[in-house]
Amino acid sequence: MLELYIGNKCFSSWSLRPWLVLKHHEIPFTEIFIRLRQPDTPAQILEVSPSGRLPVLHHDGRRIWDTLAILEYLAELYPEKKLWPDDRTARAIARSVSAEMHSGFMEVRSQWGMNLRRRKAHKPLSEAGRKQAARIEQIWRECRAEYGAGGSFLFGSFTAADAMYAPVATRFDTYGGELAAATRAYVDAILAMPAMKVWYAGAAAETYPEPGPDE
Ligand SMILES: N[C@@H](CCC(=O)N[C@@H](CS)C(=O)NCC(=O)O)C(=O)O
Repeated sequence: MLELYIGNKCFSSWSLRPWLVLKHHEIPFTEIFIRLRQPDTPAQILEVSPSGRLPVLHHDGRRIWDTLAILEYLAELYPEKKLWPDDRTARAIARSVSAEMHSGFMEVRSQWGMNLRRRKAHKPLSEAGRKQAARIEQIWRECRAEYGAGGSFLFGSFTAADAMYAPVATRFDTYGGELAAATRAYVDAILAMPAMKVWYAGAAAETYPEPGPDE
């Protein structure tokens, strides 16, 4: 049985990624919640995750931590779910843009923190943040144009690359104001996923004060 340890749905953007893959593909798993930003949070996470970070996946006596590693593990466990595109070139690009997300876009991530209860309103980014947001939009536009014909996601059908960008889509929705048509279309495709609606409902049901509504 798969056990996925996650943080608060309202703002734990890393937790969302593997959770979305499991939920979207209806892969049975148990979800175990650890509340972030509490005095005992680091100790609680360290009991289950060697890195002291969430998410972490437990399976068959193994602990798999760090989002991309979890997605790769799921791709190996469930090849029929096609978490990466079949075509080698598309797959290489999907991995490249996923890695770029995993290791980058710090300004966008810090200035537009995922907060699913924040009122939607345009929040201008710094110049560095604007460049990063433009690069994200370029990735979405180019993947959709080159590989997206078979569906509404970056490589047509939903892949790990979409999971990597799903929290970013919520950030564009929350903070981006009026979006370019192509950006809006991709953000809407992510937000329309039934699994995303389940995640949002979970976030809305969280009664904790963190994060603040304007944080
Ligand atoms: N590189 C890690 C980053 C994970 C991460 O930063 N997780 C945050 C929650 S979203 C965390 O565990 N924070 C620990 C804490 O708040 O004590 C990944 O890809 O999974």
